[in-house]
Amino acid sequence: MNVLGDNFAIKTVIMRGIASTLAGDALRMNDVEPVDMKKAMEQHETYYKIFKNQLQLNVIVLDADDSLPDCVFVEDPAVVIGQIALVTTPGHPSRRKECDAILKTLQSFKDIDIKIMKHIDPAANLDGGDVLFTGDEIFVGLSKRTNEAGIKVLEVAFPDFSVISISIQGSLHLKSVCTLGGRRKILIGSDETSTDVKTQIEKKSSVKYEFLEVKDIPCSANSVYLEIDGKPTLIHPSTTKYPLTGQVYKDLQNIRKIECDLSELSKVDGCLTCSSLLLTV
Ligand code: CIR
Repeated sequence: MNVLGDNFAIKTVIMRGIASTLAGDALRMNDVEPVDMKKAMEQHETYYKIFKNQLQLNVIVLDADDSLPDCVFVEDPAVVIGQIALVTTPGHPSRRKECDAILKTLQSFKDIDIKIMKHIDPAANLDGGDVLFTGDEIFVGLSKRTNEAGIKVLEVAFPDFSVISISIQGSLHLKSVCTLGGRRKILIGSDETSTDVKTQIEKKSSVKYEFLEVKDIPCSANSVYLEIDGKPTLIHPSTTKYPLTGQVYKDLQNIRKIECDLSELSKVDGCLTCSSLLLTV
């Protein structure tokens, strides 16, 4: 049974400002292009306005903390599915303090049952960017940031869904290479890492997914899928800037589509899903 829809309709979005230290100190896999902070802020503001004005959701924006250069990436410190939130222990130590503000915010929702990973197993690590909930099941990347103990805690925290571990090597997170593009549709990259992920999903899942293969940029398969008042909606990368990727998005039917470009944050490995935490409350 796929549970997306009414019970899992998104109502609230948690975001966080960009730390002024991001350009100099954020973690990054390669150090090629400098981040233009002004442009990053403008793009982040556009992302905010999509949720707030276009989608009319309740958006909570937490203050940035300059001692936490990666704090804008609120997807990693928590996994929220329905009424259950798991506050994670992110895999990189420099990101662990980001959890404090997220925990405090989640605690302001009385309907959310909060579990705290470090209290369950101090050796467990998990980044929310490794967790892909499809409505049917939960895929979780076994990655540089997420370990076996973290996956065990995820299983215990969300007993209503099967948790399927996908080993990922060439990318930061599972969702760096694949995200949901609709019900039972998975957007996926076309490089070696993505192909390996696809093979694992096909082998391990009990659900049949349609795979939509995208090419040409890092994070091209990373889009935000949400259902609001029964309306499927996809916030996806620019179709004009990235034509190969763009055609796949253009061809998607029966879904509201909104383009968003977070190219500056992508220089420090942040994709579209990373800067928001979606809640059904
Ligand atoms: C990091 O390496 O932790 C950040 N610079 C990027 C985190 C991106 N988050 C995500 O994919 N969920």
